[in-house]
Amino acid sequence: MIRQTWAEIDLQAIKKNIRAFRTHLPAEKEIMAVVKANGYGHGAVRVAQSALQAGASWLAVALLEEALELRDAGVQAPMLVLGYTPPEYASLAQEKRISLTAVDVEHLVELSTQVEPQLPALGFHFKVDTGMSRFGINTHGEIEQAVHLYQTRLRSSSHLLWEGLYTHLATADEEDTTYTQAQVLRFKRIQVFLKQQKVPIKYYHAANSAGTVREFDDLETNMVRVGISMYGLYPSEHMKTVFPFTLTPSFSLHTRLSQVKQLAPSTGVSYGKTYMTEKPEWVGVIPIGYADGYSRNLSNQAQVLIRGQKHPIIGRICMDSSVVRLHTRLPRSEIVTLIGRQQDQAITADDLAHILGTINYEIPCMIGERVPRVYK
Ligand code: PMH
Repeated sequence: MIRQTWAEIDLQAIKKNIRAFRTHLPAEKEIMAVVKANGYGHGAVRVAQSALQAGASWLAVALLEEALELRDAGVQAPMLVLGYTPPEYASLAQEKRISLTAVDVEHLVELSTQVEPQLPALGFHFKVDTGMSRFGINTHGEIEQAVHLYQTRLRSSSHLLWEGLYTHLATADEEDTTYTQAQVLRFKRIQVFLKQQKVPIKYYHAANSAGTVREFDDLETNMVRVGISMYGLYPSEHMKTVFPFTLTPSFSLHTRLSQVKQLAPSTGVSYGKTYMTEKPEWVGVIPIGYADGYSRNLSNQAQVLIRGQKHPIIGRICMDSSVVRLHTRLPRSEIVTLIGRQQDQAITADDLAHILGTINYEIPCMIGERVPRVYK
């Protein structure tokens, strides 16, 4: 590795988090590990392998391309594409044994016309929108249409397999559970209707990380979709107080001092001289910038760890480099931690998310492809 900036991914932490979910959940509930967006920026293939080893049995991605990447890397587990897949790719999904989401009845009909009879059946999970207002059908009439389609065409066809029914919860991480309970109730009514209509569906799933560890009346599902907390992050501040087990973060970000020098008093630092030295000050240049996803909005606000102590980023973050104020002269190549722990100090994804006015989910996703992922 020539580059002196890297993200370290702790695969043991990912396994530990999955095992904690496994222990917490009843044995009949399967875990679908959500590895979309390159495993929330951690690296989809290695995360998927670790999650499967630790007890997950399914994988979820957003795009068919992401599923293909996993298959190409030799990952054999069942996989679901959560997003919309254009129907013309149905046979590619069949060939690779990748299950697709049917986002509405029209989509399901189109998928049914595109499947290849010679190939194994295309598994699909029908999505119902119970209040997230994203993918899925949101009227009972559409559910009836889907059942009608199943009874008249799909049941007798061996080309499409109705494998799952699912929904997504919009506020499972909030203290007030009223909206979630209403979503759960809507989902439950559809489940009951499908069972009455004798549609044999293997998987019912609704919970994300937050939903998985909370008790909702009537939520009778046999799979959970765990994303953020597999990576060791809490879905919200509130969830930190209700999580039944401790999570271990798996993402850390490091670089090394590229240059160290002393600046004279009243010297400007970086573009726009938004930081001016007051006295002679030691500074270090670090080779990470906004092109790496280290947002320019962290300028003059973020801190980094060197030798177990916090040091401020001063001046504007540039495309490829940034400047840190040092307490003293330090050698070139000294390790600098931008996210993670050193001794008893930590800078968390939550800290950076707080500065940026966003959520921790966005932080590892933001760190670009130019930053190599190193697995521990
Ligand atoms: N299921 C679906 C359909 C999702 O979109 C997500 C996360 C998850 C499960 C996992 O949720 P968790 O990470 O909270 O456990 N999706 C997104 C999203 O679209 N934006 O942020 C997270």
